[in-house]
Amino acid sequence: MELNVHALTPRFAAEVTGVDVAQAGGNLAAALKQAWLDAGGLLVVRDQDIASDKHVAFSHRFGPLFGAPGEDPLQETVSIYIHPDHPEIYRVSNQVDSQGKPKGRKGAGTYWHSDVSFRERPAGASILSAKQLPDVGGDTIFCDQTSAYAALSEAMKTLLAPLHAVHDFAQAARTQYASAVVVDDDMAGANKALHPVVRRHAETGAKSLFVNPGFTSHIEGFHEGESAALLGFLYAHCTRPEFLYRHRWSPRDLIIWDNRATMHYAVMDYGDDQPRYLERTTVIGERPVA
Ligand SMILES: O=C(O)CCC(=O)C(=O)O
Repeated sequence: MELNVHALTPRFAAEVTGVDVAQAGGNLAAALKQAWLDAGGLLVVRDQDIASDKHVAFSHRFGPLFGAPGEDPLQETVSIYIHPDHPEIYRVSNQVDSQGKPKGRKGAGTYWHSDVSFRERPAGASILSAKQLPDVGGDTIFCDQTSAYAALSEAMKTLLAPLHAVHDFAQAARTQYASAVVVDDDMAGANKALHPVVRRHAETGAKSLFVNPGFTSHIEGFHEGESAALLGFLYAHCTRPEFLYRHRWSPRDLIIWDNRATMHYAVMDYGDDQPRYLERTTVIGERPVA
């Protein structure tokens, strides 16, 4: 099936217009998935006024979903932000309801991260639907971990090849979340996994850096200072402007990003007088391999 695809960066982001994801049968879903893989990590699908149940149905085309009946839930710390009628949907919002309950996670992802990287099977695709946006601000920045890896010297690639890093939700829980009870649970290692520092994409075969400041606590086998220095270099390298795409949201944008090959950062530069509400589904990816 022919899609109307335009590149947004030379390497890893593209946009599609003229489709209705809510009506996606097998052919359209397969074409969108291929366009997403061809884009290299990020596909913006414009003008999708999509109901939550259709969003979930479409997302299932990309694999099993965190929160779906019989599948792994997201980490307990974020359970209060899950959609009451759709356990597969994680809500991002800076608003509270009339009882003072959050309508979603405020300040979600305001640090570089790859979704759920602290699980044995971290996220593959995340699919985020914009419902309400500030007049200006609230952009999301994405980073291309495949191009960043490719740009490293052969000597650095050789150094990184055998390395593994610990990803630990307690890293973010300590600084980003307020719930002491669940942080205790996270501290006990409920959300902790060891992954290769460089992973090979299960579908494209491309190699990408797979460490992120949000959840990666350290590189295994290194002294603390050595690990911090190496991770610090990698983070400075992969967030160089040539590896970034900054998405300025338009109403009804739906973004599909690949957590196996990108990191992202939500910019919280708007006030609470500017409601921002988005719904996200998260595909359970495969166990990362080098
Ligand atoms: O609000 C956003 O733009 C992104 C939030 C985020 O980081 C996430 O859903 O993982």
